Amino acid sequence: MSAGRLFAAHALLPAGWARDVLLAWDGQGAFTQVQAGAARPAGVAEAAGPVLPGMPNLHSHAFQRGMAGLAEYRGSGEDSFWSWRSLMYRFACRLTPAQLEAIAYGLYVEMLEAGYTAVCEFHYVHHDTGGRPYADSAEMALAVLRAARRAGIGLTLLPVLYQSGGFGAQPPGEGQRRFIHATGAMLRLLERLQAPCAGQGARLGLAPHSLRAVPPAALREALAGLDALDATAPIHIHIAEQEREVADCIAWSGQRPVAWLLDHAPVDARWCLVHATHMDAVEIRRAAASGAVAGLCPSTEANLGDGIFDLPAWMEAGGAWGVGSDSHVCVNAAEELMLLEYSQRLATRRRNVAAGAHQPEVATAMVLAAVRGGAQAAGRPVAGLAVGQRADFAVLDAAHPALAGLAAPQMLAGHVFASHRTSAVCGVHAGGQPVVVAGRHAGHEAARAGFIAARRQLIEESP
Ligand code: NGQ
Ligand code: ZN
Repeated sequence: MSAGRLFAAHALLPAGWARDVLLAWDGQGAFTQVQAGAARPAGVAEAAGPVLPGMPNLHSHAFQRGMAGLAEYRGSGEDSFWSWRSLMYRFACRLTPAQLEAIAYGLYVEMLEAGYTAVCEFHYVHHDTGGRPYADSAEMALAVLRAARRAGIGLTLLPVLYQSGGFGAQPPGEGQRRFIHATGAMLRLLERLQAPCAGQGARLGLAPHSLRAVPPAALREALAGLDALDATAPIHIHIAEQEREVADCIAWSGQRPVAWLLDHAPVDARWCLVHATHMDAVEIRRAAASGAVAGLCPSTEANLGDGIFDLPAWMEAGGAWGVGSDSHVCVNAAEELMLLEYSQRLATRRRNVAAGAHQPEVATAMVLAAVRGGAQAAGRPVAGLAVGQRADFAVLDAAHPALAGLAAPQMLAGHVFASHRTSAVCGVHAGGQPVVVAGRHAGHEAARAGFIAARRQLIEESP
């Protein structure tokens, strides 16, 4: 790792666009200088376009990239989230550690090329194909760690606690056999992963999968155990994604899922509430006030038919949010922001919904909010172009047809709304290292070949 410097005529700092910004970082990959209005020192390169903060991807199930596009057919008259989930389980049940590593490596390279510089991996395929723990219980998690290290993407590893098949401690199904841990075994897995994570600068947290999968007593014990290991570790949970889940939670507890969680768990800024699609007005106010981040996954939520998050109410309540690519039907940070804004336009019949009073440019407002929320959810210093944060950034190609000749804020709007799915990201640094140059990761070809081979094996084995 080496220190470096870059001069940017235009850079998006946490407070907004700045001109003539000198960026410098140290050998550990952290910014030591972010100075606007600077002169370009001799020998320092100038960025080829506007410099953006790297985007943290706050929700990923890496293996699902291997089945992206394979569930887009009608299996029955009533195709739904739940029938998709059955297909996904069949895929998850066949995955080997080597296939997981190949798919995750291919995915993380794609992420970097699309401007994501960090990922929160919500990792739940733990055991062998028969559902027995591997000789090393961390076998699958270590495959994820290796993929992230080889790609050069920042990682927050969130081993998933999964115990039941539905509310009220229903027994897990056959398709869930690779996910299941007793609480004590999960805490031992976290201990096992502490050193390997620390060794590569990854943050370790915990993800109780959902209120469907983790009964109340296990949730309490797991959180206490996590606190004993690291009292500031991030905690992510899927919540209130599907209407049926809300109805089942009410039938079980008399409460909606987010209300139940806020009453029974110490939800605060360490928490990421993934999806949180279905909240009533009181839940929105309370959840926003807790400091938790809403983990929005616009392309997956659209793909699975989840519903539309009420972003205006969440923003009005001061709620933090970020974006994740979740099942990876789309691996493009700009496109997630576009889809989020478009879902809001369709629901409210207004435009520029995610713009704020302080930031009328909608793409600028969205990037800054998503970087802030994503960094909080990641539990790593990845909150943008500021001293002490990781030197994670993307350079836009000022010559791209959607951008050329425009001023910097309009270039960002062109990138988010008008780049026609051709990425305008030309360079990416993660932790101060140049991981994408001229639009390509150095491992681009190998990552692609490994990904395709692993997917082919998985499909050919398909019963
Ligand atoms: C998951 N994915 O764990 O991969 C879930 C589906 C579930 C999303 N919810 C399984 N998008 O929620 O039970
Ligand atoms: Zn998920």
